[in-house]
Amino acid sequence: MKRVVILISGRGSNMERLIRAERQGELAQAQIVAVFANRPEAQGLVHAAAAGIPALALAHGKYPDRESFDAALIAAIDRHQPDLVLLAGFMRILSDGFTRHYAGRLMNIHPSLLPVFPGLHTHRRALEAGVRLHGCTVHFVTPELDCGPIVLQAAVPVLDGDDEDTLAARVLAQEHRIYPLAVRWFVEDRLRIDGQRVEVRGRQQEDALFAPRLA
Ligand code: NHR
Ligand code: GAR
Repeated sequence: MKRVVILISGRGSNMERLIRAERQGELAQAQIVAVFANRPEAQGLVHAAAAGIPALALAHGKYPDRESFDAALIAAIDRHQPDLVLLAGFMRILSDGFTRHYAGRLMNIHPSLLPVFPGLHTHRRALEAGVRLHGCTVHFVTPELDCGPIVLQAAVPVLDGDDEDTLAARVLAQEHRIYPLAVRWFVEDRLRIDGQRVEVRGRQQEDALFAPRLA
């Protein structure tokens, strides 16, 4: 069994999808053992608790600085002895110390085709830039924001008449497909980080561009 901890900040739809995937056996030998939020009002906490998963908020505002919040978060997470920590709509930048502590076992889903549009407001920036393809990326987290080794990406078209909401919804549907798949690969020990690249062992050499259904 691989023990998985999920960090959220809000709605938690990616977390919800991961919980369902775990229950349906889609995450191989994974067990989601805890969910943490940096905001007490994060709606995802309610869902996690209802699913019987320990769910707790550490309000970042109660800590004097980033380092003390991150230290408290590490302590809370490590009580659950995770093999893998997942950022799922987690909106706090993490200190170098935090990312180093979980090096190679910390992943994020980001709503753009990295390395374009790191950071926030990705859908607005994609519309402003006029790109015809947008999407999402699962990557390992390193100190430099949204720059870690890429595991999996899915692309969606930008359509005439799109606004931030319609585009975000199209991307989110792909997030919900690729995050569980990337987690399963990790849990199956099929990922090997080689510099900026991630090798996926035993994977059919299909192009990941258009949201593959890789069994
Ligand atoms: N931390 C590190 N060190 N490296 C990464 O790659 C990280 C990270 C923390 C979060 C997720 C990321 C995303 O997917 C993530 C990747 C928050 C911000 C941000 O600017 C940027 C990127 C991401 C998450 N947060 C503001 C801050 O000052 C707060 C914004 C808010 O609370 O609304 O922390 O996009
Ligand atoms: C998702 O689109 C996720 O990729 C994005 O926020 C949304 C969270 O939705 N993450 C970031 O923007 C990180 N900065 P969810 O809470 O319903 O999973």
